[in-house]
Amino acid sequence: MKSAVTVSLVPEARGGPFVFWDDLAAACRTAKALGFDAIELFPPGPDAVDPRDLRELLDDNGLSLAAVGTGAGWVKHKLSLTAADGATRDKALDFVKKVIEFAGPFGAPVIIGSMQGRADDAVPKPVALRYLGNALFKLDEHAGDYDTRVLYEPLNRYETNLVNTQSDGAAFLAGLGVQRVALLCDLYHMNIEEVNLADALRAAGKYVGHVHFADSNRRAAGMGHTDFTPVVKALREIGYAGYLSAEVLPLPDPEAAARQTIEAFKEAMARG
Ligand code: LER
Ligand code: MN
Repeated sequence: MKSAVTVSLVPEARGGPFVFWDDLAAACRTAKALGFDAIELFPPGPDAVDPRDLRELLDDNGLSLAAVGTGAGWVKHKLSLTAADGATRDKALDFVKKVIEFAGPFGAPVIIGSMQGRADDAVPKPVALRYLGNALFKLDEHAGDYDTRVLYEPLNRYETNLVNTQSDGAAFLAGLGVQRVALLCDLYHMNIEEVNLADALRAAGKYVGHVHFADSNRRAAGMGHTDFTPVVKALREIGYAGYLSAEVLPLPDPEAAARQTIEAFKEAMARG
């Protein structure tokens, strides 16, 4: 398994669970100095970062791009793949497609988290799930064209009412028959929704495509009460070789959260 740390370039997401903020070059330098394998990027949109600049920063620091988030589509533009209005859904799909085009050449998958939206009176749950399924089906094909993958993230009940657990997520993807969409298992959301983290990961099995490495309170691993040893054991059991990516609050400050994360990552790898 490999380590990654999040970098947000989205001012509207301030206060959110990202370690580094605003300065991509500085984030890459610190990530390298601390020994991370990769960064995970949350850009304001598909055109916000020049791919040549990003390539140079990654190469100069020996880093990979673990994944690219699309949450700015929601926090900045109020787009959602399950919006009541068809034109808004189309714009949301187009936004994610463009992020796929940006991320593909870096071999990075694209995250669908808050862009999944939620059901409400105007869009009852079965309709929202149909909209979301249709979108994931189209994004699966687009990801194929750009030789990358899509990561669908079940969120806790306070952020969506569509899919909250990994087993519901795996069943949802299985029903769609998609080839390039996997689950993003965020240990913070899982701490709220799952009976047992390790069992949930084992049950999700081959659908596990990415992991957000966060403690119970969404602080860096080791700053809450999650036991990461059984989590890593379960991931090994299912043959997971992807990233443990720190999507955590930058507390007490970004560098300390990053340093705590890499130490916890090494310890979990040694024990799990
Ligand atoms: C995104 O990765 C996530 O975990 C969500 O909680 C963001 O709203
Ligand atoms: Mn997450």
